[in-house]
Amino acid sequence: MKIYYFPMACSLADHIALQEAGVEFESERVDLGTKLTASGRNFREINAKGYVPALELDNGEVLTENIAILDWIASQFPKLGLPGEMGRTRLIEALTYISTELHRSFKPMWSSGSEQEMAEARAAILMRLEFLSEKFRGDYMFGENPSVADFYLFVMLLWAERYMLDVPKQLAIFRERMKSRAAVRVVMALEGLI
Ligand SMILES: N[C@@H](CCC(=O)N[C@@H](CS)C(=O)NCC(=O)O)C(=O)O
Repeated sequence: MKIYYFPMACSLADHIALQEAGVEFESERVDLGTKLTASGRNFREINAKGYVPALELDNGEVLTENIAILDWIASQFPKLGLPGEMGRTRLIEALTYISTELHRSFKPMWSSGSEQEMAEARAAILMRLEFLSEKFRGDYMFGENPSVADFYLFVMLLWAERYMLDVPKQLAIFRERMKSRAAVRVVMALEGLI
């Protein structure tokens, strides 16, 4: 399978999840401006939506959307999901919050919003991070092991760092913990982030 990514974009979460799963996979960088992949393919032929992440499965099917891809990875590699009858539902609940509330809140930061829009975005991001920090159940969101939701949250915290947001202390510690994981270091090096 192959993950299509752009360095430090939300696709980093899926990229890390595959590395943490310990599965063999390929990765290919996409130029989001030209919509060309590193090997020169028109990315829109792979994902007509034109954005990352896209995960090409071994049977040729292409999965898009972070929530769907991360849910699929957790279903294939249960150590990256949550156990129990409500596990999958709780995981999707967390992924949806990160995607539709937190990820979306960053939009004014990269689309050069007005000063007021940026201030509102900063406040919304910090409120949502505060909410998540209060829900932590251990070193990771749901206990002592990371799930795919932690990888997505980690990317949001890297963005917060890039925009110099002063995140709750527990999340700053979590971000450093994530950065020190072997799989995370491998992927960050491959994406040219360290
Ligand atoms: N709804 C998509 C959004 C993905 C998304 O926002 N991708 C960004 C990078 S973080 C992107 O590729 N933007 C480039 C573009 O839209 O042209 C998802 O949740 O996967």
